[in-house]
Amino acid sequence: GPSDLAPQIWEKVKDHPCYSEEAHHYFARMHVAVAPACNIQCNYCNRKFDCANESRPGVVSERLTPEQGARKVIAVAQSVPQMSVLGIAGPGDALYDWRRTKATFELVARQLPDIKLCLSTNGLSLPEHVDEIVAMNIDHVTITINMVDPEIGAKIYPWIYFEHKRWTGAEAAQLLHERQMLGLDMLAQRGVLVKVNSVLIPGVNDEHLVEVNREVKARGAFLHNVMPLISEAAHGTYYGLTGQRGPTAQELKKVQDACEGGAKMMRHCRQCRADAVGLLGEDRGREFTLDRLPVLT
Ligand code: CLF
Ligand code: SF4
Repeated sequence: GPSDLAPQIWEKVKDHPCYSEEAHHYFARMHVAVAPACNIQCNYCNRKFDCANESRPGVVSERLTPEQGARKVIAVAQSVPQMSVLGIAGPGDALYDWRRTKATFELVARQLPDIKLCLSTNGLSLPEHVDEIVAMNIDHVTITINMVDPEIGAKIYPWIYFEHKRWTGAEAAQLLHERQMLGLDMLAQRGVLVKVNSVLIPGVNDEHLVEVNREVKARGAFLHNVMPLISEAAHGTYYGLTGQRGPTAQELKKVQDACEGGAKMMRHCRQCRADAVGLLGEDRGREFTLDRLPVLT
């Protein structure tokens, strides 16, 4: 509740369904899948599907242009009264694909000035976007941080694309790590609420996530969301994690419990699609297909 939060923070979380456990019963979020490009490769990613850093893998979202995305948001806002947040969570990286993310946010903010803007990123191109994030009143940013140790990172990320060059191995993971920490520091300093998502990969980073939790808490993360790797054959093959299983419910809870006492844990994540619409766990996306949307004025 509000009692344990500073008033200016409560103001930012009270109607955000992911940042406040209570709010998720009453407030809805929607995503528009306008950002297909990504600058890193996660071993657990299948590029045919949505970004698994934020979303339930194995689903293909309807890709929209910024103009189509904005039309959809406005139509949804008119018929879903609980709609308080617009999130851009892929299907690739919202910041690497910044031109499309920004255009969508600007079109929406012009017509719906009260909607909260939220985005999700792997963090690699976060530092250079902090000024614009603040200027656009984006108060909520999720960074997926799966490691703070580049040796573990090398098992999760086969490569990253940074400064016009492809990097591999521990060198790539070290660079990604530095950019994630810098971006987190910069956002925390500017009062943007940062949620950290970590994908729990049994045998790779399960024992390491307590250290991740400690580090991101020290740097001012507001919330930590440990999500299970979902690996089902029906969802296709991952890039580089052949035979990797996801955690059991008990294994997930064990890591979440071990992190308790550090950065506050999020326990109600539903691993939404990159085009999810409605209350968490609810998906009304198909009610708002493109042919039914109004034209922007
Ligand atoms: Fe979307 Fe993510 Fe913003 Fe929420 S989802 S961009 S912070 S508005 Fe929420 Fe969905 Fe979990 Fe994400 S339940 S997958 S944490
Ligand atoms: Fe895939 Fe990782 Fe890029 Fe998300 S950040 S789209 S999971 S490679």
